[in-house]
Amino acid sequence: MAGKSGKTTRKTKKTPRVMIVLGSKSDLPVIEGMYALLERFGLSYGVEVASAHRQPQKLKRIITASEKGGTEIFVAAAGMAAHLPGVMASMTGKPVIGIPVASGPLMGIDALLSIVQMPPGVPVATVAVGSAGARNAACLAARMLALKDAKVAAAVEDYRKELARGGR
Ligand code: RP5
Repeated sequence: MAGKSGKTTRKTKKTPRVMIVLGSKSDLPVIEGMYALLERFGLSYGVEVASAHRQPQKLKRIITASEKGGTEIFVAAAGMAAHLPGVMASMTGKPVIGIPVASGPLMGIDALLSIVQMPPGVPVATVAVGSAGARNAACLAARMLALKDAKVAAAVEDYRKELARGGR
């Protein structure tokens, strides 16, 4: 699991409610803004790096272990061809939120189109490119879990009120 420093040093003992998977360590800065939000919403999270292209077996192991442990939402951040979120959605029936990363010469247009254009039956909830999308992935995960968790729902409403007061 990655801490705020972006180093993959902390390991969580309990399987997190939200599992974030990155296509590469180079994607870590993009998701930094998620940590404070997920903590504010009271959601446990884990961060793993597993490329769909370079490490498909590792990715499968992460999905299997996370599902077994009770992870409820998966988030995937990837750039360039960005098959990671779609491949994850093929491996789990849990919701997958995809964050396009602007890591290649096409500045994220490639990742955005790749992630958003899933075939029918295998959905990926695609958010905006980059760190704004990452923050919305945290908010969307919280809104999904708020449907059955009153504490999370209260935290989401508290955040919405802060935004209405001019917060960001
Ligand atoms: C994607 O290719 C990753 O998600 C990353 O955004 C991009 C470049 O990966 P690296 O070459 O930096 O590992 O799979």
